Amino acid sequence: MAKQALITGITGQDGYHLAELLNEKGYSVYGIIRGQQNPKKNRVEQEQPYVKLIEGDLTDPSSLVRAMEISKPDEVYNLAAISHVGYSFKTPQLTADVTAKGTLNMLEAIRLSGGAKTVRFYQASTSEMFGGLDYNRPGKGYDEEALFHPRSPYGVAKLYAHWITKNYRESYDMHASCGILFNHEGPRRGLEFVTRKISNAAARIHLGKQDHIELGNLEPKRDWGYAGDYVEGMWLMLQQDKPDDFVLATGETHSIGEYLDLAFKEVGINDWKPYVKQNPAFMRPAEVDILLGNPSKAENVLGWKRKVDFPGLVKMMVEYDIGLESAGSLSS
Ligand code: NAP
Ligand code: F7E
Repeated sequence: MAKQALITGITGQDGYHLAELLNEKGYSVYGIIRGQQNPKKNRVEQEQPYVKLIEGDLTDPSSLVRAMEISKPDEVYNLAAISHVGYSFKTPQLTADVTAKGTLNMLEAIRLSGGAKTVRFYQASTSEMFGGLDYNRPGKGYDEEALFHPRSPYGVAKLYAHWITKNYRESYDMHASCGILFNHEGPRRGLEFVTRKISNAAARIHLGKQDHIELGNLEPKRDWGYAGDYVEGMWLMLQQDKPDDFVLATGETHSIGEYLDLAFKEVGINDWKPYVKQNPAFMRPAEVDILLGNPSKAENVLGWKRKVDFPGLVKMMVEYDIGLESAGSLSS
């Protein structure tokens, strides 16, 4: 019989890629969609008609119990969150309600609907829990044993979600795993994140639709991979006999300047500096200066390996945005 999966955050970047993957694997895919008139509903219905949408919200526990009753899932992937670090500084309480307590609500919905021993659970943990400060292992990168020191309301909320997931694993014997994922991007990345903001601006500048881009701090470095590769790792975690935590990363770190270099060269511009203006509005009260992940455990235990490299990722995103902007339509 086909397995059933329930995805929270179905309208997000990872929700898109994961639904594709699970559908290809023959799963029956359910997704929780929030809001009484969510503008992304049409997009999911048109592009991914196999996804069965269920109305609900991570902050509304009874809607999650209802989603469990409707979908009767074998696997639950908790991808929903307030996920933008900058926005989390402006909405710290909302971020705690959704990103932290929303995870508890989802775990409780599984437990109260009798699924603690039967349902497998994936929690979308993040490299933002490390915070970049204890970057004291040059060349090695953060692994599953590294210290946590979150630097934003988002990172702090995710750390609660991470530990409550581990607590449910230990307390109720749940098959609950946390994927500690470093930044992963792609054409489906929201326009509010720096990689997609740049790929889209490079495309628009190339087409004469925009003459510059405003950015914040250009110094931070990130371990950037491709989202399509990372959802494969999420699925692999839930196929293991035992639940566990895994870092997914590329093992490389690059600055925003390097991303700008490649993206602008992709549209024939060798020097991006005249096109970039710095705007303090995009800077954060506390910054994560550098992130570098060590995916050895995932590679050895799960057999996971990223396929798309950094130049390939930038090229894919810029080409996608040139196509989108040439056609005159913009959707994130
Ligand atoms: P994303 O594109 O920002 O998607 C977030 C999703 O959460 C959207 O579908 C959003 O729905 C949904 N959501 C927000 N508030 C909700 C609520 N109250 N109830 C139900 N759904 C709600 O994020 P992503 O990049 O796909 O990331 C997926 C998950 O992985 C997130 O938890 C993120 O924090 C985590 N993560 C991401 C990365 C990365 O680099 N992408 C790295 C590590 C961890 P709407 O469309 O209705 O807003
Ligand atoms: O910022 C700097 C910014 O918003 C990257 C989320 O998926 O990955 C993501 O979080 C860097 C930061 O991603 C702009 O200050 C400069 O240093 O693309 P970002 P993020 O904060 O790394 C982690 C792993 C997650 O878990 C999160 O959910 O770029 N930056 N100028 C800028 N960032 C943005 N967004 N916009 C700018 O104009």
